[in-house]
This record gives sequence, C-alpha cells and structure tokens, in this order.
Amino acid sequence: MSTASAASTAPGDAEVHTLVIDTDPGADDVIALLFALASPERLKVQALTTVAGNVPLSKTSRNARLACEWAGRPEIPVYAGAQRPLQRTPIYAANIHGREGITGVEVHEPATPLAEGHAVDYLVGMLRAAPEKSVTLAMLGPQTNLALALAQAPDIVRGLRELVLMAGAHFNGGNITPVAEFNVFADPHAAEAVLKSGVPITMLPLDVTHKILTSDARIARLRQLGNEAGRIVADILDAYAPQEMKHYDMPGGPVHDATVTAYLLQPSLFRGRRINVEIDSREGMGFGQTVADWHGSLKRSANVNWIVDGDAQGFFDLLTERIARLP
Ligand SMILES: [Ca+2]
Repeated sequence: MSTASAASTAPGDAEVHTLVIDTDPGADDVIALLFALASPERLKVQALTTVAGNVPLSKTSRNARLACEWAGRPEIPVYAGAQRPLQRTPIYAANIHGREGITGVEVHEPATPLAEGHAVDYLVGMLRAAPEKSVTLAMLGPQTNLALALAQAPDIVRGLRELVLMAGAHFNGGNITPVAEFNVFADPHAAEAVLKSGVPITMLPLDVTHKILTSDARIARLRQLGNEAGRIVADILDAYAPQEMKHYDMPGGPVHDATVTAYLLQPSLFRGRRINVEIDSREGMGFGQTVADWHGSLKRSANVNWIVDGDAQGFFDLLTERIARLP
C-alpha cells in the first residue's frame, strides 16, 4: 500500500472522536498515548482508564499518568480500574515491558495523582451521561474494565459509538501461546463479554501489528525531532524492538497499541474485513484464541472489523508528525 495522498482525503480521516482510552502501559501503550494526546483537534480525550495487564495496576496507573505528563497534558484524568481479570489467574508481561512496564526510559512518580473513583464507575457514569453513540473507546490492554461496566450497567452500550481494540491474532499466530495474543489471553472472559456487546468493534490484531515494523531509520527520525517526546519514543523503541525482532525473527519491532491511535486518525491506512470473531475461553491449548472466521465458513453474523494490513511507512510518517508537536 502506498496511497498516502489519495488516502488523506478518505472520509474517516477527518472524523473527530470523543475518546476514552483504556490501557495497561506498557511500552507500546505509552507510545499510543503520546500519539493520541498529540492530536487534540481530532481526538478529544476525556480520560484514561487503567487495567492490570503488562504489569500490575499500580504501575500501569503510574505509567498512564507519566504519559500525560510527557505529553504536556497532566489535566487528563486517569482512573485506576480492575486489579485482576474476571476469572482467570492474573498474568503479566514484565519479560517484554520490563519491571516498571516501560522499556528504555527512567520512570518517576508523576506530580498529578490519580482521579478519584474506580475506572468502572467512571465508565458507567460517563457513558450514561453521554449522547447516544457518541463515545469511542480505545482499548489497549485486557478488556476487563469494560466487561465489568457492561455487567453492572448493560444500558451503557447506548452511549458507545465504537470500540477500537488492539487484540487478537489469526493469520499471524499468537504472542503468548501459539494461538493467543496477550490482551485476550490475559482475560478471555472479558473479551467474550465485549464481543457480545453489540457495539461496533474494530480489532487490530497481531496480523497487522506484525506488518508495521520499526527500522533504524524510522527510530532515528523520531529521535532527530529533537523534542523530549521524540527522544522518549525512540528510547522505548530502541529497547523494546530488538527483543521482539529476535523472538519472531522479524526485520523490525511492532508498535502494537499505537496502531489503534493511527486507525482513529487515519483509517484509510488500514485494510480489513467485517467478519465473525469469537473467543475460546475454555481451559486448554486454545485458551484465549480469537477464532476469526475470515472466509465466513460458520455463516455467523459479522461482529468485528478485523484489520489485516496497513501502510507501514504511512503509520511512521503520521506517528513522527504527531510526536513532533509534543514538548
Ligand atoms: Ca497494552
């Protein structure tokens, strides 16, 4: 794909989103957050909600506030959410994201504290008060918070416009088991509840994130921006990319969650298909698998816009242009 100039005129590429970002930072989450917070004219970020995932909740909640601080947006409220998955034993991914949850950069306690209240209560209250189909929810970690909110207040689907998830794997295979992607494996019962919600869903699985890879030149451009945010993103990627490249024998590292931000800003960079997707939540080898019926074999109704391909250079051009706007 190399249709960046034609793509920039596509209708979705100018849409404005009232946005809440549910996240478990996470090295790639931090990049996704900086990317989103650099785009206030298009992404009206109301709040961040955090969930246990890559690292425990106390660290994802601190890292989310750090991302706001680094973006020069400390006024964005951060609500801490679920400390553990709905049913399964908690798992983390500190082997990939480091003990503090962000590779390659020093962390500190941010000046701005957490917002008062639980993320699930925030989501319920916020979505009940929102106009019909008005709020986009970007989901960058295990989907526990929304699953809890839906169980507590099923009427909140009314306020939701779309869910955009970094989740799942089909053609690529998994990254935590041979068939499961981490966010779904970390709470498959939550993913199941979210997929059954009836809200329009776009999923960016490993099928696409493993096609949008760093290179030395792409990281160097971010570093050469000369601002603090560019240095942070480059430092994170310099530390994060090599381990993924080694494990998967890939020529560059993926920036998984940041594809969600790119999709919200410029959906024409991506290509997918509306298909039926279901979650295997049974104990066993398939636990956490996204069963993606790409060819429609099951003749079940489509519930997900499943993204399989993206314009990698277009992604890095957009990321770099936006990160350049930050402090
Ligand atoms: Ca994440």
